[in-house]
Amino acid sequence: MKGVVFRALEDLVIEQHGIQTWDSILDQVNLSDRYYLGPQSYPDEELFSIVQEIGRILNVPLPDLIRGFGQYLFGYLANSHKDIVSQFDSFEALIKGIDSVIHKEVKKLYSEPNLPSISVDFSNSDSLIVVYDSPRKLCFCSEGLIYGAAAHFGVTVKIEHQQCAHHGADKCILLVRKV
Ligand code: MNH
Repeated sequence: MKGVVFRALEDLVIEQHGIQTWDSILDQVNLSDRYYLGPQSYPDEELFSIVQEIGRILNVPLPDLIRGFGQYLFGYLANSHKDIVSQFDSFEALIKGIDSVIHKEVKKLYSEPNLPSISVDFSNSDSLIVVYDSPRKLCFCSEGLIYGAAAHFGVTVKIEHQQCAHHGADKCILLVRKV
C-alpha cells in the first residue's frame, strides 16, 4: 500500500488519540520511528498489523475500524488530490468514475499502485450497485470511502453489503441507497 494511505491513518490516530498513541502503536508492531512517504509503497502486512493493533488498544471490531478509516481517508484523498475530486459535480458521478477516472489518474501519478477493480451499476434512480473486487479484501474500507464521498457532496446514503468476499463470495456487492 502507498505511503499516502499510512499517512492518512497516522493523521486520524494522532488527531483523535495523540502522537504518543501513534508512537506506541508503531513500537508495539516493531516499526518504531517508521516514517511514511506518500508516493512510496510499503508492505500490506505492515498496514494490517497497525490496524490490528489500533483495534486491540481501542477495542473496536476491525470491520468498524476499517470502515471509519475509509470515511476519513476519502476526505484526506480529496484534500491531497483536489484536482481529481473537483472534476465531479455529484455523488453519483464520482462513484461511477472510481475506476474509469479516479483510479486511472492514480495510475498516472503513482508507480505501480495496488488498486481494486470497482464496477458500478445503477439499479434505479436512487440506488447504485458497487461491485468491489480485490485480493486485499478491503471492502469495509470501500464502504467507508463511499460514506465519505456522500458526506463530501452533502448526501446521506445507506450501504447494504449484499455479498462479501470475507464470507466466501468471489467479490463484494454493495447496494448503496440514498436516504
Ligand atoms: Mn481509491 C486505494 C476504493 C476514491 C486514490 N481505493 C483504494 C483501495 C480501495 C479504494 C478499497 C484499497 C486497495 C484495494 O482495495 O485493493 N477509492 C475507493 C473508493 C473510492 C475511492 C470506493 C470512492 C468512493 N481513491 C479515491 C480517491 C482517490 C483515490 C478520490 C484520490 C484521488 N485509492 C487511491 C490511492 C490508493 C487507493 C492512491 C492506494 C493505492 C496503493 O496503495 O497502491
